[in-house]
Amino acid sequence: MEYYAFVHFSVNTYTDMSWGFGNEDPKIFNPTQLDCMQWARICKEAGMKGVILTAKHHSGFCLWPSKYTEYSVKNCPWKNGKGDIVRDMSDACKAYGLKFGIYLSPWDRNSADYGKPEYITYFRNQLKELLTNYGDIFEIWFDGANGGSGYYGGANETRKIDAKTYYDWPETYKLVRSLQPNIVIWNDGGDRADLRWVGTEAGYVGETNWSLLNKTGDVPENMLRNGVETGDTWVPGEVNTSIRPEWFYHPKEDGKVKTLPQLMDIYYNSVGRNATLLMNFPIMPNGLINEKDEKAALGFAQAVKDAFAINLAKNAHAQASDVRGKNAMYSAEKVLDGNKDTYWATDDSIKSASLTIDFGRIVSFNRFLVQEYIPLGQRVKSFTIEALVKGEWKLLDKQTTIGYKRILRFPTVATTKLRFTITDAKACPLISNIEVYNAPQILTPPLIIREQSGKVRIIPADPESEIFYTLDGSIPTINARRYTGLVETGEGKAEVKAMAYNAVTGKSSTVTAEKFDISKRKWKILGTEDSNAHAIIDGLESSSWHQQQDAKMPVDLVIDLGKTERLSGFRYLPDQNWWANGIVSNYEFYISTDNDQWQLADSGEFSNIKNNPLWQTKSFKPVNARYIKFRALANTQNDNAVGYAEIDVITE
Ligand code: FUL
Repeated sequence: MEYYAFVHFSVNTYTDMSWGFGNEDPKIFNPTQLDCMQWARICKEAGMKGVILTAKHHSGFCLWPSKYTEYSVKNCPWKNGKGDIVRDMSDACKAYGLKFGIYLSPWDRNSADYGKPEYITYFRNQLKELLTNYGDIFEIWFDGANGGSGYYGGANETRKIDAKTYYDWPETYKLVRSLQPNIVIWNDGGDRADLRWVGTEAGYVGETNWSLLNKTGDVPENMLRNGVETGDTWVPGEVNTSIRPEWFYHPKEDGKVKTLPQLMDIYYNSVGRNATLLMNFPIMPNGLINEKDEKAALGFAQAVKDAFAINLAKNAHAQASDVRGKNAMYSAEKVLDGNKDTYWATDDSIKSASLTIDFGRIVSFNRFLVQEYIPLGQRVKSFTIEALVKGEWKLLDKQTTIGYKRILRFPTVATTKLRFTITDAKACPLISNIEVYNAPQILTPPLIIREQSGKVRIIPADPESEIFYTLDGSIPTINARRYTGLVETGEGKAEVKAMAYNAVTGKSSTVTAEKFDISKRKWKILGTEDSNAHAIIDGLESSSWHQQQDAKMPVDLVIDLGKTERLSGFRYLPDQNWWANGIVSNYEFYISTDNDQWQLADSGEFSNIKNNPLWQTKSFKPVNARYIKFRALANTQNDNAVGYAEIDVITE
């Protein structure tokens, strides 16, 4: 299926938490605009083949009216307790031709029985409901997070279970398979199931990726990432990741939806590495997918379409080095016939062989796609690809496994012939398909930063694209200055506009426009010996500095601007990491001409900085100053931590 969706929605959507505790009042669950058709439409338009819904997450709250608990949609205001989101989703999937899957958390922080044998009966009863009443279920997800603190029917305690034995997975699997014979089971704890976790939620699997594991024994992280070459059980990897940093919806992540270049990397590092991609949409409290997530998913789908639009190998000819490859049944041409059931095979004893694709003309390409005939197993251990350039074979890439699908990216090459060589295999290799593409560069607008030196750095999303920029406020065209390295912009204010451009297609990105205030060339952070404090003025939003751990509110940061300036405001950017602490919520801002006599220029709060930790801008009556003091009075978590990604001033 290659690509399908995850949907995370539960009571903790309403408390802005990553996990519910199990004590959330069902009355908070009120998705007034809930529309599973919207979810399904987006998934379909995004090119996904199915949707897995969190029917029950760790909170224990059920999105369907389970007979076995009161902790469900039955007792929420939405549809007066008459709703059933599992039903709505199953119907929406049918309407859009999507497969439907279910996430049922084994850990249940609401159930009073959790940890006791009774809970297993409860869990299986719920499985029966879900796997009987909602049509075909293509996948069931048994999350590995298991046991710990919870509400547990009011006990409010910590309960530990042994994930290996507690759920008696072999019996549970039997039940699942008897109710849904075609289902695939995902399980990262307990017994080996049909799909494996890849050891990270960041959106990639190892370059070497065997679809095998051993039936028994522990699976350390490297095995999750790479599979096991000699494994005895078929357990392919599924790359699960979210379109935003977290799984559930948090308004503070509205500005953190994954960008197109990030999503494309995820595609090549999952689908392009013999894994499936399970991409999550968090549902908002109103019951809809946020439009930013929709836009990102649809842009991603379009970019994948554009990358794989024209298969340049389609009308080419293939020739194999080995004898069987010349035999009609297993001929080299089978890799180009567009039929996944035919394949090129070498003689049984041959484990290395090459296949040359003759394009019959010069073609330019930068992607190579290859597939093994996996009904007969995953065999290839290593391979190379080369292009004939000026009469010599030039190595384009050297890799290990292939599996169901492998896609390689490399700088564009122009050639008449491509050579694919299998250098080692577990048994005679069987290759069912080869495709070659010239993917357009991703023309994402570039990032513009001004370093402390005052010089401007412009960073394209795709290193192969050119950048054109202006310093006079005009819109850059290809007649503007071409970026070749740091741009000197002096000490004063600067306005930079830049766009990325692809000379081959003549396409350009949208324009990034940045206005910078005075340069920070002469700035010094006073009162600390820590050279890392430089992060506050390095122009990089991704770097940050935190005050000493023993600091107590109020906490001051003093900066010497190097000369007297006419200030009319300042800007503060908190640490941009997801788990960042020290986000200042209340402040005072002082100025001085001599670092001795201080005058209060402004004070107040950064409203909503907790949910939206972006740049905060404050203005005040213009005043002359050489020194500034940013005083933190409180942070969003009411402790003494204080951090900064950047501090900037506004001059008149
Ligand atoms: C994790 C869970 O704990 C997260 O909340 C989320 O459901 C993710 C898909 O799996 O283990």
